[in-house]
Amino acid sequence: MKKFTSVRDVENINRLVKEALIEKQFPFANKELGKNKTLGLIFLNPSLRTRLSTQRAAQNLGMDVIVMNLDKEGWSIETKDGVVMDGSAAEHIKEAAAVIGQYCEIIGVRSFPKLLNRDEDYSNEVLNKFIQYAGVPVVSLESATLHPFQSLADLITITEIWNSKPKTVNSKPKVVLTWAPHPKILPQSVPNSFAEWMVRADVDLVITHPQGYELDTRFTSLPPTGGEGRGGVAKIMYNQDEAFKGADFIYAKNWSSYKEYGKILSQDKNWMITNKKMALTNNAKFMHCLPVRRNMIVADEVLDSPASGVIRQAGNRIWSAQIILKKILEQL
Ligand code: SN0
Repeated sequence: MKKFTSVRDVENINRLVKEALIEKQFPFANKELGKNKTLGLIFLNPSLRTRLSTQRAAQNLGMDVIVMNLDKEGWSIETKDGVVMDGSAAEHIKEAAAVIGQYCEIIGVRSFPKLLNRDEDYSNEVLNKFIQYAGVPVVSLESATLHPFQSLADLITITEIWNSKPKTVNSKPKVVLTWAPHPKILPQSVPNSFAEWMVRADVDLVITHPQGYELDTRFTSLPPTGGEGRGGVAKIMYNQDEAFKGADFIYAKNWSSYKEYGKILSQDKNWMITNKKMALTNNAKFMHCLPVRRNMIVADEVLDSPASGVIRQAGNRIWSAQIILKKILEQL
């Protein structure tokens, strides 16, 4: 593996999940693999889980880690080509990425969207320029459009929980991705990413949200040629209660509108996840990538109940990062 920015960089997701669960069982089995190798984690936005879990994963593999909050600690960066740099930006991304590549064998980059211009955000300029100029493998720590380490951890969590349940042969879990209200304008990265993994996984995916919150269909369905796995197309439902019926997993997340780009179209509190909503499901586990706004996205009663899987989900971020770093290290 030379980069990890999307499910499209993965050959076989079911095998990847199995391999990640082996890392979880034997965390230190490859302690020599990363010896004398350095992972550089570059953040242009805040982080708790991504930073610490990726650091921990690298340490389990014997790597050294250096971390920089580039937005706060570095020179301000120019990303556009051919500009006269007579403004506030002191350093061009071409040099910055190439220089970091001199110090690290693998680089992780976090760069959120600005949510002002859809084409600009969806071109993922910062991540792609790092890939272009770093000269070493790059992994996404959440880009403007996707959050692959999160989605892999989500699939690991769903697989673990589903496999521990008694079930009929060939049954698939019903996974519901639900929009929920939030006071701020948030990216579509987590739901886009979750959808593009789930349509390739052995699950039935339903996405429920108010009108106007439709995600980019490039992520919610497989390309017509298919062939990448089972699954296929997410079912979109505008009635949350209907969508929740029979669900095995409720994955809540807020996102801003993709169609009316970066706009908040609803703050309807009726979309918050409560015990009453969870009672419509098939005893579903509640999932969220965190950080989560209590009593906006989800009521305390759900988050503090045994139905919540969010801590396990966050714990699985280590194995998601560890299996990917391992695959990249093996090919250095
Ligand atoms: C980010 C997002 O993509 O929605 C990161 C999630 C892993 N979340 C936020 O920015 C939440 C900010 C807030 O104020 O609640």
